[in-house]
Parts: sequence; C-alpha cells; structure tokens
Amino acid sequence: MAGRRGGYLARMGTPEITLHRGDITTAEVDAVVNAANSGLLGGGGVDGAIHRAGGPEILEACRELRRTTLPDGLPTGQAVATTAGRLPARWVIHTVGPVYAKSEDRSELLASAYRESLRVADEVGARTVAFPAVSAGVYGWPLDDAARIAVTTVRITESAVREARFILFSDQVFDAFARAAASSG
Ligand code: AR6
Repeated sequence: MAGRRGGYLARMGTPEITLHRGDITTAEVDAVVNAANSGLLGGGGVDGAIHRAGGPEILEACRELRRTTLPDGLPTGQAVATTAGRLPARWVIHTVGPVYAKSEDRSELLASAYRESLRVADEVGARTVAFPAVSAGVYGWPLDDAARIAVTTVRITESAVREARFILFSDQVFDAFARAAASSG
C-alpha cells in the first residue's frame, strides 16, 4: 500500500518500535506526540514540559486551532499537529488519551489516540515519531495495560512512519513497555 504525500508515493508498512528512557522534549525526531487534554491550552506532565521547552509558538498555534477548526477542543482519541516551536522536532502532534475509569472500558479510545497520531504523522509527512506513555500519568491508566495497548496498537497500524520511538520518563514506565514489547512479539 502507498500514500501520496508531497508529490511522491510514501511506502506504507508498520512502524518499527524502539524504546528509550528519557525526556521527550529533547528527541531528535520529525514529530513528538503530546499527551494533551481536550482544551489544548497546556497542562502538567509531558504537556507542560513540551510547552515549556518548545516556547510560546506552540500555544499560539493551539489557540489558533481553538479559534478556527476546533472551537470545542480536541475530542478524546483524536490528534492534531502544530509547529514544534523551539523543540528539535518539526511538529508536535497533540493527542488526547482517555481518563482511566474502572466502571467503563475506554481501551478503544486509548488505541485510537495512537492510531490517529500516526495518521496525522502521515498527513504532515513525519517518518520518525516520538511517543510518551499516553494516559499513564495524570489520567491514571494502569501502567502495564497502557503499555500493552500502546505497543500492540502501534505495531499493527499501517503508516509511512518508519520509527515509533517510545520515550519513557521513568524506569518503571520503561520496564512496563519493555515487558509489553517482549510479550507482543
Ligand atoms: N518526557 C517523556 N515523558 C514524560 C515527560 C517528558 N518530559 N514528562 C512526563 N512524562 P501525563 P496523561 C510522562 O500525566 O496521563 C496533562 O496535564 C509521565 O511520567 O503527562 O495522558 C495534560 O494537559 C507519564 O508516564 O499525561 C492532561 O490534562 C506520561 O508522560 C493530562 O496531563 C504521561 O503522563 C494528560 O494525562
């Protein structure tokens, strides 16, 4: 399968998954995925770190989206790209993971956040994409399950992205992703 981008045909396939321990704001990739909230105007966790390191251009681009195409914000499970400001990356792909709930299975929304991020990466022509552990912080998703959904979803999603680089902020999160990657083959 092939996708047309910028006048040439990009080779589609499934991304190679790599795992790294570190800070996503320093990642030298085409696009960095942000675990944002629907408002898109910043927050704590990785969202706060990305806005702090990338500077005001990212917030300005998010405000512009709210003024134009996303007046009600970005729905859970969707993704949208902006400039990456001063980050080494070229784009930030903002996605909104679901808040974990015991009473309701929201796994499909978490899988959707990863799939939609890859779809937006294809739209902008990104070939290397860094992901954090979406929903596994403030949004409370149990770590092993968040890692399993992340790894299994990215592994089977057709995209022109060559590398999906998970950048995990602590040893605990890294180890959960390593276990998930090992058991999903
Ligand atoms: N690089 C990589 N990972 C990071 C970094 C970083 N610099 N900083 C934190 N993490 P969270 P969520 C990890 O809470 O659960 C925000 O306020 C963190 O350790 O950032 O999807 C948004 O505005 C954890 O493993 O995202 C939303 O309101 C992972 O990133 C809400 O939090 C995700 O944790 C979203 O919650």
